[in-house]
Amino acid sequence: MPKIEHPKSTIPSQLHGLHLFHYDAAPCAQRVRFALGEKGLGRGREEKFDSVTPSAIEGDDGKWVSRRISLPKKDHMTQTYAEIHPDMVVPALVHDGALFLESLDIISYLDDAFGGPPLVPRDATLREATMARVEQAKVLHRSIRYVTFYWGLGRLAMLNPKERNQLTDLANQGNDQEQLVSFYNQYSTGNIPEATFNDHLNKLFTAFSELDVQLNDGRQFLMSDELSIADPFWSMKILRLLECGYPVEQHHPNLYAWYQRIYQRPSFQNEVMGKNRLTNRAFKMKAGIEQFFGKGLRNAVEMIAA
Ligand SMILES: N[C@@H](CCC(=O)N[C@@H](CS)C(=O)NCC(=O)O)C(=O)O
Repeated sequence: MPKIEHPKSTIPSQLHGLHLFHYDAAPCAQRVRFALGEKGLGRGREEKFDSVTPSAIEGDDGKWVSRRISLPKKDHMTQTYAEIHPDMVVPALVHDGALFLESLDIISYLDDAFGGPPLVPRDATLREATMARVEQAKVLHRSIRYVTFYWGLGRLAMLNPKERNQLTDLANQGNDQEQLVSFYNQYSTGNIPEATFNDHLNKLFTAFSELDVQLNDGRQFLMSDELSIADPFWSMKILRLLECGYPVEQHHPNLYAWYQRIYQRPSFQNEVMGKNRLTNRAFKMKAGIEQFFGKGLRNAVEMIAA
């Protein structure tokens, strides 16, 4: 399993049980929390992300300890977190001192380490098709970032020059695999052309339309009648885009019906929505106001669909 050997930070090796470094409203962390919920592991104690006091390092029986990384407060762009996750993104999971990065690797690890119905199908053909869908979702993650920033977060997500310098310095210590430096430099200076954002939205629209056709055969979940790892990867995209005002039901009705099935699961309600409800409402309110003025993501999707 892709455990991170010898992380720079001394924090992970001190932690017992399960500790998740995450942010409530981040889709990449939400899919891991969904998987934890499906494995019967609920949210436990909250600890400061860098706390290593004797009580903070303890596990929480049958639950995961929440170590919240506030993205708006830029906790992820600190030296302390960059030593845990050199790409400065969430999530990161620690299990009994072993550090795991990348939501796909984390969910695969949880699937092997804990019981319950498998999320990665055992059947080879189905597994291959499932992992291809997950890879597609991973690539499109970049498009979700562009769409969220442009139509959801707007100026709030821009970094000032001091923050950009700090980010560059920290990124130079790692690989910047998520290309945060170039993204934030361009985004914060208004240097990304509108066509680029529309292009990312187009890619998502095309992928959703394809999935909508696939779901026409009446299957319960994305790959078959069984829940799989593909479901959290794609449903968190729908959650985020609904928050930004994307008219999913109108343009992808099968996908919307599938999303409702996922949304109603206890793991979604408790682990994904849980403390995300306030942010969810704020996003939706902003989208509603924009829609009233004929602007925003809904309008952009209608133009693509026309
Ligand atoms: N490939 C990574 C992507 C992680 C990622 O991009 N996380 C986002 C949240 S969904 C993040 O932390 N972004 C920080 C930022 O945008 O500043 C994974 O799936 O774990």
